[in-house]
Amino acid sequence: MSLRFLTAGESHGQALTAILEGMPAGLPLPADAIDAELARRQTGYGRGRRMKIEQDRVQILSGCRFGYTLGSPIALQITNRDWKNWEERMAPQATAGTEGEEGPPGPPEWERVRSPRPGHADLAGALKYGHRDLRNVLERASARETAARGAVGAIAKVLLRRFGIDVGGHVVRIGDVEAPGFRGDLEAMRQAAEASEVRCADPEASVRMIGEIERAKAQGDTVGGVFEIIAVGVPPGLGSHVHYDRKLDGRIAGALMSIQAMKGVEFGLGFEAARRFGSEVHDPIGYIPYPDDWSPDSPDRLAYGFTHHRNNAGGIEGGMSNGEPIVVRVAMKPISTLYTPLPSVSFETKEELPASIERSDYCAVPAAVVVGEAVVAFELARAFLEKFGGDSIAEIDRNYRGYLEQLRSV
Ligand code: EPS
Repeated sequence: MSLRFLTAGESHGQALTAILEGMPAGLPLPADAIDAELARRQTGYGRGRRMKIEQDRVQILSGCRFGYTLGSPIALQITNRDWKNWEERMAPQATAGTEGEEGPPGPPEWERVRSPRPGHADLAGALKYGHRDLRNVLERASARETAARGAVGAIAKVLLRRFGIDVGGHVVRIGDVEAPGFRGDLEAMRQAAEASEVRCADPEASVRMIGEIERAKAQGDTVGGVFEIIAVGVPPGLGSHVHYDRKLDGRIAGALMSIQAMKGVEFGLGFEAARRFGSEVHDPIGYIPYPDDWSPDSPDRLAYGFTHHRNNAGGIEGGMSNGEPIVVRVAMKPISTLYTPLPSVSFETKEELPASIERSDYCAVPAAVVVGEAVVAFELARAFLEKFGGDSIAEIDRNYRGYLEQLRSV
């Protein structure tokens, strides 16, 4: 059974929900582990007033008993505290003044969002679904939905950690300010990044990044950036070369591109590889002999066998993990709600109108790191379960240990 999930929920609706299916039985799943990730996602310099209203907490509605997964679908709910301010405008059922209109339902004239924001889903979504009120699009297009994906990803992280796989991330660019990429020590990087208001592991660059966000804010503008996600402890052989939709890099890239506002993904050397000769790009292969006392239970069980002298590939070759850390960078565009709006056109009258202004963030790259970690963790967990899958953790454990023994015997 493949791991899969659905989310539902509007940004100012009652709650966000997710159903995660395919998790094995017997995984200890404390709600705290999910809440910790939800709290991380709410942080970061550049967020707007909404994050002062919300204090995201998960309710695990099904799929767990006494803190352990049952193997049944896990239903999650995150309440929107802001809902109490939107109950009337976001009522799921008809209320006075919204009944009896022709065409797709919408709120009274005076409450419609009319002027599509350049860069947002507003215009294309309204044209596609036949909405007259752009709110009918923006509520679901909102990155609020990433709270649900963060919760699902947090569960994936718990599973991966059980098998020694750790996923982390940090910001490497805000606007024009750059910081160094991953240097080999994920825990050190994580500690430095989590101590930074912009989730950047370089303190000096962090200060300049905050300056960049301030500059955007002062101009009623927004700013984007680049973040990097790293996964260590990944065994070789997740994903497959045999078919397009089993390639691990394709799946991870697709998942990352599906996060609101993401515009590009690169693995390892990425676009730079296109500029260099093959000898400077591909990673020479070596071999580290296994010690006699090697065991599939030892913490350094993956430290032996075939290795690469560098990691320009970003840990994936031929659509499969190759045993090196997976390193992937993602470009996020500036958020499309501008307090100094760009020109737009009324969806109703077609006259020129500044783009509408919805309360929003100035920069959400630090928060996007957490979402990036979540979707990468989900894709890795999915690939891991496809390879070692069983219905219980004990069964997967046996399968995984058997594979590690197989790698040693090559
Ligand atoms: C968002 C707009 C803002 C952000 C929101 C994403 O919300 P609001 O319009 O309520 O101020 O805060 O992000 C979240 C609510 C969140 O949880 O990340 C948008 O338009 O995408």
